[in-house]
Amino acid sequence: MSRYQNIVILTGAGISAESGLSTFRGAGSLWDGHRVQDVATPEAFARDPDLVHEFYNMRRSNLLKVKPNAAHDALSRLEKRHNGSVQIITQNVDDLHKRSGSKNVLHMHGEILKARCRNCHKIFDWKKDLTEETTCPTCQTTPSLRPHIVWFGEMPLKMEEIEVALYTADLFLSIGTSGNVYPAAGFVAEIKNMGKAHSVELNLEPSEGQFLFAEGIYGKATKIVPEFVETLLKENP
Ligand code: BJW
Repeated sequence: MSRYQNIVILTGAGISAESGLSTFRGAGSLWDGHRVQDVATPEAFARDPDLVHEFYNMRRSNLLKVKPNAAHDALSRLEKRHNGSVQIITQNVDDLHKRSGSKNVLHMHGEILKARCRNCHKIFDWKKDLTEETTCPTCQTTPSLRPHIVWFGEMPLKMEEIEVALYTADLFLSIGTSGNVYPAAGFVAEIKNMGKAHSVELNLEPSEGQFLFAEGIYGKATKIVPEFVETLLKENP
């Protein structure tokens, strides 16, 4: 019997940093130069849709130029080789887990390569720029499409599936997230309160909630995640 059966992994911007995607907080980050309330709230979009579209158009086109890194690849290897379940819950809106081969991925903050119609609510795969002149392919309304992203004050996606995954976890990993944004930042406390799972933080530096984790491993994701996965696979044949 494997030591761990159900592995749940929360990922954040830090796992994609070495692929060339900026993180959200700190110097040189995505919001360095933008006030968050100018771009990442529904109110900001209502006030200045062109500015918000421009911000996401830039990030969508950047994403199409980058590739998954060794940390994404290690998690996809873990899913293939682990004799049990591996569920990734990602706060990231990029598609790098999927491109690296992971199949069980829940995007709780949405996906930047999708657009959603504010009128008919249909969701589309979307790789081009969005503007207020873009017409919904289904209901033909203009303006109607917005990035399929969860902004502050909006309900994160897939919460029921996430709660089930957290409940059944016996190993919880948190990779590359600063632990600033809820509800994701509260998952480790839920895990601790349930008392059924071992928890490990893998990050460049200790996060806000580091004291809630049973173990912490600090360094660059492309180094510490593959090392951790190899050890896990050896100990859980
Ligand atoms: C590396 C590395 C390398 C770097 N290797 N590591 C409770 C208390 C207080 C407030 C709230 C609360 N509950 C809700 C709120 C309000 C709000 C919130 O959390 N506000 C905070 C500011 C306090 N939350 C919400 O509004 C959420 N909705 C909500 O709660 O609905 C109600 C609800 C009720 C009940 C149940 C469920 C829900 C919605 C949040 C939406 C967040 N959206 C964003 C923007 C998306 C759009 C976009 O992409 O532009 O999502 S915010 C932004 O932060 C983005 C990220 O997914 C998210 C998390 O950031 P992340 O991933 O942690 O990135 P960073 O940059 O912060 O950290 C990177 C880390 O990596 C750092 O630690 C580095 O050290 C590390 N690193 N290089 C390894 N090479």
